[in-house]
Amino acid sequence: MDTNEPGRVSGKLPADVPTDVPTEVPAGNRLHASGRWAAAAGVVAVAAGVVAGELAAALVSPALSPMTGVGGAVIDAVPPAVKDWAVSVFGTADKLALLVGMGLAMAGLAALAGLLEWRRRFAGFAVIAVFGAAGLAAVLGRAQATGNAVVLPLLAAGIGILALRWLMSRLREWSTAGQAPETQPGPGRRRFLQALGGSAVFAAVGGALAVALRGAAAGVSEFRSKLALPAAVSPAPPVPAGAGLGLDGISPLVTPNRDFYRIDTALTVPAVDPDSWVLRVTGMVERDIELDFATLLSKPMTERHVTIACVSNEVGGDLIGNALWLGWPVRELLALAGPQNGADMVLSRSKDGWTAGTPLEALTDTRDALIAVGMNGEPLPLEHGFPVRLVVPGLYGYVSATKWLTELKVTRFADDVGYWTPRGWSERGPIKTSSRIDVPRSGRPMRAGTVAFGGVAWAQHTGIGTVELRVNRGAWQTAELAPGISRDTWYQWQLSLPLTPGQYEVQVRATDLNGVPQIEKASRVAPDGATGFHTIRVDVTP
Ligand SMILES: Nc1nc2c(c(=O)[nH]1)N[C@H]1C(S)=C(S)[C@@H](COP(=O)(O)O)O[C@H]1N2
Ligand SMILES: [Mo]
Repeated sequence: MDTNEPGRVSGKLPADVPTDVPTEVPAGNRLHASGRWAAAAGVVAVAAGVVAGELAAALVSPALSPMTGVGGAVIDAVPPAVKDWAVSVFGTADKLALLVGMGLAMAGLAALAGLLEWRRRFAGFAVIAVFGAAGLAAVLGRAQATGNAVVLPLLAAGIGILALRWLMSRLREWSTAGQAPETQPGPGRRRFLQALGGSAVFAAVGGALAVALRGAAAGVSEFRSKLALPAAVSPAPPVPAGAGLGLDGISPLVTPNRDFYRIDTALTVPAVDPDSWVLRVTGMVERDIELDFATLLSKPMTERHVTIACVSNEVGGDLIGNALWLGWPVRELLALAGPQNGADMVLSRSKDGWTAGTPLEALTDTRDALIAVGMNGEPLPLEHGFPVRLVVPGLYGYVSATKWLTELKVTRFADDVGYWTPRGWSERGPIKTSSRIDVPRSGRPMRAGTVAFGGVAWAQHTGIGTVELRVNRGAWQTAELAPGISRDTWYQWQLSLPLTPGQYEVQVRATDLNGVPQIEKASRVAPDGATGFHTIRVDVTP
């Protein structure tokens, strides 16, 4: 280090200054002091990492953060006797006690990480990496684990290591400048304390923000996990035998909640408390209605498999999924309200103000448009609209599938618009008939012989009649079509083709039960959904 630069006057002392220099503290003391600062750096660095992980969780993983994952794992691992003891000692503050205990244990380990890193480079990083691995293991072991949740402990550990690296380099600059910590107020000292203080402020402010953002979500998550849904008065028709072809790599007939695509404009997932939730029916109706959650749950429920899709789904894309939805038919609620003549649209509104404009007809005809509370046998996941959302067979999500639903305004297309319409998307959004090749994956080399092709096709509310494949733009060949669960769901299909070595382009085409084939001309997703044939390349090797 150049100790002659301006402002470094007090840094001129080499590290091994003679002990008779009066401003120098004894070596033992010096180590002691810098060790304390290193431990503080460890605590602040780990806190910054944890806070980064919790903040990211508030944005992308409301149901599971690294800390709630670790806390849950600790609760599961603790023997029942200890749990009873904790409840008897701390009462309803048992969770708080657990958090405080976890915080103290982590602070101790973090201080150790700082000390170790000070003594030996990378030793402290290793401790933080072990933290991250433990967090990852805890999160992976939770039922709510998702791809997003799994990344968070790694993010937290990464930020923790970077912060510690930064603080350690400042501490080393201070120390090698020869100013023993706690002696002279040189620039090295100031730079270190600024870094430490800045990181601590980030951790404190970010931590408060994370608690505020996550606190509400945690309460709602808790409510959700205890909620028992009513049984359906009108259960879903049984899944026909053979609807699932069992082909390796094909989309599952029913998409598990954790794999279900998520699309919305919500930066943080709205935390809607079912106890204070009400659904208002307003606008062009004979009677305004207010429905609370308990009343909704007491209504005769219908359960249906429905495949919903996003208008932004590219041909061959994965913004589509099939789930078993439980809810009260919208038409029954609207019948109670009594839509007035001239109304042709329902503007549904979510807790966060997002809106969708749905043709009144689609909510009152015989299709089972649902005020949904359940998804695949569970309460709606927070990301998918807990406690209540709309599900309308046959319409893209942006004009129908309002999550965190709070209002149904009966109105007219002439008077109101949904969120996406003024932003370049069509007023109406019926789902376009389409099909997808799931296996083999495009570009994956295959061995010559019989190649099994398979995938899904959908024409919601009409149903799929045939699925065909063609190779290198040759003749269309009819695939085996499994029965759909219903016309509102996707259907699986498969076809085995003998292929000799070479390169092939394979395309799929679906035709609906009215005999209308999917549109061949490729078009982009805006303004009302992509068209064209899903096309894959297959390399067959000898
Ligand atoms: N409140 C709210 N609901 C919403 C949206 C939104 O941005 N906000 N997006 C819609 C869109 S565009 C789609 S495709 C579906 C997606 O539902 P999912 O995330 O449960 O798959 O939700 C719809 N409901
Ligand atoms: Mo969408």
